[in-house]
Amino acid sequence: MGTNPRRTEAPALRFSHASHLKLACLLGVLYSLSVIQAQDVHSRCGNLTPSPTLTPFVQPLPIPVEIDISTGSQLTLGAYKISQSVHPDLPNTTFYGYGTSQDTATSPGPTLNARRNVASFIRFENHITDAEHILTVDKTLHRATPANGGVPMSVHLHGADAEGKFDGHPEAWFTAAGDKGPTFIATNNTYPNEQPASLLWYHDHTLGYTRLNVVSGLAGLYFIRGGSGEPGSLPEGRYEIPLVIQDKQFYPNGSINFPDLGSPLSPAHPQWCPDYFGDTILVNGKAWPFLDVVGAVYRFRILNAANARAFTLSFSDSRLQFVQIGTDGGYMWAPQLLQNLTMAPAYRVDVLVDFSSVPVGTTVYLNNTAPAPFPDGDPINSPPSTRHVMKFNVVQSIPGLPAQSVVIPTSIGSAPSTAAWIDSAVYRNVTLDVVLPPDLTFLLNKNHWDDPVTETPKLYTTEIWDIIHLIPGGIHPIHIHLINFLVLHQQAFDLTRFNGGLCSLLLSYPESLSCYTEAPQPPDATQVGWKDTVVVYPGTRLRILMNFAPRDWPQLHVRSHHVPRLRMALSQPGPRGP
Ligand SMILES: [Cu+2]
Repeated sequence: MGTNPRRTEAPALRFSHASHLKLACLLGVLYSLSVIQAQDVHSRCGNLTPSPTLTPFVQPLPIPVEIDISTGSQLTLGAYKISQSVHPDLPNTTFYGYGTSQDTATSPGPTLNARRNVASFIRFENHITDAEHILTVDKTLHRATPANGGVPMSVHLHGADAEGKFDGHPEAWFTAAGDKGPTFIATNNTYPNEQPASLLWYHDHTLGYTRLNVVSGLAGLYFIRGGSGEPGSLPEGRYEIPLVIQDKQFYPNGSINFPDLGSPLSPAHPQWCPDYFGDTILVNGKAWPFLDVVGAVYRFRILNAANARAFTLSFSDSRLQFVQIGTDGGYMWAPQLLQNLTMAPAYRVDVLVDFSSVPVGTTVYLNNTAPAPFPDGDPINSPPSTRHVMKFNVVQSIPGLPAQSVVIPTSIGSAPSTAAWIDSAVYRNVTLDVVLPPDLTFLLNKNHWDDPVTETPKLYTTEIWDIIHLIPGGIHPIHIHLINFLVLHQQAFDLTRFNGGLCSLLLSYPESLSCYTEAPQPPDATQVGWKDTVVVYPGTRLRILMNFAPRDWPQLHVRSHHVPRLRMALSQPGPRGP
């Protein structure tokens, strides 16, 4: 048996409670009983013990430390084991966090501010010396297997247009003891930052460990700022607020409650939980924080860093709305006004909110109405505590906060002209399939993650991919590395008839033997703009368009934070065409 710190900490916690009785004899009995019970304490996927009751909105929103990497000098960023408070009524939580030293490491990690067209150079180091991960590792999964044990890490800068060798490949992991995965090349990564101004995020991406390392805290924000595409007169400084939203669950001793018993859907993997949903909502590492704001326009740069939970954000006061001005890939040429803002995992949104729409003294809650899993949901995953995210107090003034002059843009740049791209595009189909129990493995075009490369897009070409979701149940956020894409349309089909062989996806709607149940529909509000991650609904074909630029070496995978073995690798693009 591996040593699981949770099982050794649980008796200590009970000991602490019992000590109030000050009865040494009874204490001894309780302690020995609790040891016996603790060995039976397990946390089952989909049925976690609720976190201790924590009073929401009692602590101010922290802003992660910012590090300026806009000058091109090298930054060394390490992963460390840290202790951090999520809530004043909960003992400190053990996380893994990124930082420039043991003392400064945090979860989320520091926010890195890069400048467009100025390359950044980041050296990643692994200072996590634990022999065993703080969370239970399912050793039946396809995963990193360092010879000397420990906690492997591989850092992916999600959304970056960089060389493939700096992409944080799942098998490019390394440990504090010096073990390295088969595709490891270097710990010194270069990011050109030549792409449009946007919000990226860095997070762990190790094979079989991503879901564990991210929920343990290994994630942070990365801004690319500046360049010709930036509109002027947007909120900045203390009016521009990053929000990293995650759900987690906690034991009374403060440790992260992550399942050590898996899902009945995948008995071959007794400790793997395909979807982790926590009952506690963290923003920038704190449970349900609050933020004082003045009656002005604020800019929120929001990341959904949850493993599996989608968030549909809205304000408790309908006078407040979101003006979404940006997506994963940067600014939107057509900002959209939204009452509800749905974000799948890994989504980034850039929104403006005008708090002058409500009087000073107003209290506003940022709520979440998304079912989990999205969109059908099981109520067990959405207790009332998951319905609140944070609170805003609209106040008269904040000391030291300068006035600002803001223009809410109605357009930013111009829409890309896609007609010529579409005319010359190469088409591919990508199906999402699943191997049913006991294995529950997700497949792309019936291929396993580690099967040979099947798709070889060429440099300087445009491709249109039809992503066809054949798995009943929830959405799949699809993320493509190293490139941004546009959703052209989506089209629902009858999955039951398709699986029964009663219709064809090759026939157009409304032909009688076509599986499609509607004409192609324009992308919805969650799918517009330049994207690197997009939701695909079950029984839907999603059509995306992308241009392969010189630096791209793409790998398509369904976000492996909770999927252990799924990727369709694309080969390194061939030489430039005629
Ligand atoms: Cu990515």
